[in-house]
Amino acid sequence: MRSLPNIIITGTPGVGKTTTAAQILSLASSSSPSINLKHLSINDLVKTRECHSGYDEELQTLIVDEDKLMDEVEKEIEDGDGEGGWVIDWHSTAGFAVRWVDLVVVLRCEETNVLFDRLSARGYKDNKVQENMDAEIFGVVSEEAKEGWEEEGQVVELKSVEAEDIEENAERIMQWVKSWVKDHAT
Ligand code: DAT
Repeated sequence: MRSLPNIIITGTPGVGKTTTAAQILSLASSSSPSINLKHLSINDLVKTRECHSGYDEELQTLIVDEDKLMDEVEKEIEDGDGEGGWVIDWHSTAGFAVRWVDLVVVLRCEETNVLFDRLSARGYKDNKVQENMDAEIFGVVSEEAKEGWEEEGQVVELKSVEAEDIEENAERIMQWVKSWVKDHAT
């Protein structure tokens, strides 16, 4: 049984997953006593462990080998020290075992002009910007998460439009972590 919860921060590219994860980690390390949360960037894992089968030029993205990726994720979160405390950052929850994760946070940026600017600033091609904006409008990531984690309260959607949202969301997630620890104290 892990002593810290595992959390997925998910959502359409550009909603603020990486920024929010970094803020959560910063709050965790500066809290007293500090809380040993660890960032698991699935983007990095895909690249460093080569969990892909090449590059899709049209969509400007690596073609992810989901089976291989999930084997690597499992190694990290189950075969490690088993203590939990992973803050996982990925644009999808597909393939993740429900038992690996205690909380799924879906960040939302339904202000399409804001998301448009963030994705364009990354140099994404028009079709990739459009595809991601459509996914955000239709709530694709959110629907997928709700299908996987049906227990009440395991999936939360948080607005990530303004800079203050990052602070507020990170604070809220930290509060949730602290109460999870309290509830699971032996
Ligand atoms: P993701 O990891 O979901 O792809 P990110 O954290 O890399 O997104 O953020 C993309 C860019 O948008 C980055 O320059 C930070 C900015 N950003 C994200 N969420 C924001 C928010 N709520 N307020 C202001 N800027 C935000």
